[in-house]
Amino acid sequence: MEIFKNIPEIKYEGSKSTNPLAFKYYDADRVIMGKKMSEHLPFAMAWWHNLCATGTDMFGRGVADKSFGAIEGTMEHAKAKVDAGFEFMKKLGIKYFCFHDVDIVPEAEDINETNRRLDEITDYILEKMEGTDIKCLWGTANMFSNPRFVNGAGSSNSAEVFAFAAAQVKKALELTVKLGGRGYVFWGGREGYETLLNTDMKFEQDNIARLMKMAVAYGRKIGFTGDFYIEPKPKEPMKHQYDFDAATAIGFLKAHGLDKDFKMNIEANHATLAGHTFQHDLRVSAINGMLGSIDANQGDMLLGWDTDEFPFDVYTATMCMYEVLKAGGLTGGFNFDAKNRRPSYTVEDMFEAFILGMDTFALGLIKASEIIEDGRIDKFIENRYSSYKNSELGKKITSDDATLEEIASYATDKGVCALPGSGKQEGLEAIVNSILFG
Ligand code: XLS
Ligand code: CA
Ligand code: CA
Repeated sequence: MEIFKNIPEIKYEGSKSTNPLAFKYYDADRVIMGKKMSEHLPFAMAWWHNLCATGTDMFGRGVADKSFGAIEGTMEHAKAKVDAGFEFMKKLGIKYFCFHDVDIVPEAEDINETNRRLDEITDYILEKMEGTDIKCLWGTANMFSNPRFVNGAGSSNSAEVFAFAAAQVKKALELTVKLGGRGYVFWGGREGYETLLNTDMKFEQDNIARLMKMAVAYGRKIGFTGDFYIEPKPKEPMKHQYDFDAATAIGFLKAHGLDKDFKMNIEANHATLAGHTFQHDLRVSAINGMLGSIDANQGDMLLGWDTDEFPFDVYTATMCMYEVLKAGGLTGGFNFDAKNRRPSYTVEDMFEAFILGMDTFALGLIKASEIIEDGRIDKFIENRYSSYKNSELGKKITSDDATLEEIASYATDKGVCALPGSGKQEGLEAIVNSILFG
């Protein structure tokens, strides 16, 4: 049974098209830098926002109808969401989905009943996957909504809560393997603190690492060959969250010997909440060999919270794709962890939001490849550090066998230091503009 009756299959019509239900830039088969757009951009649908979120906020009830013809809170509804999700992905040409355990079934009081429902629904998802090329990008456990996680999951003060978190991770890993997922995400929902007056920070962080180590050992045992991801976020819901940003999360992974099994899942809105640009957190991950996957959304710089908007900002998407191309692509994908604004509550809005997001990233890919092929920016950066390559002094410093006395004597012999050369920011920004709009 067709659910989105008035929505056709979405096709590429080119930038001059005025059809709201067509791609203007995302042309799946177009080849950019030797690869098809669809290979550069493995897009994913986030089950929670697209199939579950109805637009509730702190001041009002839901406005979007996500019942898909079934009664909410039932297994029939869970199945209707699967039907809706697969029709939605097929119509847009999206090949991946991401899920939390409790997005795909209504959670029961007893975890054993929830697990039974999870087995049933994933059998149904597997059935739907057959004969399509739709796959799971990553799975995760929701360890933040249930009241038991009020003080965190791995970081909870309660050993019993830790055990329930472990049980959820175990099950979510099994489901991810069952659905052929490329990755498994830990977003530290409530892994943080409200006040240090009641918190043993070291103990909590050690326990989070314990949970992750157990997950790695179990995942490898049951045949999970993909990457584990940490998705950094600095705050919200907790005042302070332990995985503040990429640099903090990478430091944590290295300190606990987890860096071989984990990479980063970088969300744009979380990077900006941390006071960084999206590009910054992508670069930090990439230079550490840990750029795994991306939650493709954007925040509102005028608001201090996690708005999870569909990506619209082409500058940001371009700089994201510049990082991704330079890093040689992602082992993960681009998950639209984004929701329609509350007043955009129709079915057409759901599709138009994805078209916007996919077109924004397609434009970002096209423009990033043009920046790289143009070469002026990369050449400028190379020249900027050339004193380390072209001078005896520079070579000595980077040979790593110089002493402080030797290097200092260069300065004292010379007496006065020359200026280090212009940073040319405005000139470089003008190059970017001419590539974007020229
Ligand atoms: C919430 C996070 C969450 C993760 C998965 O802010 O973005 O949705 O992506 O748990
Ligand atoms: Ca978010
Ligand atoms: Ca996210």
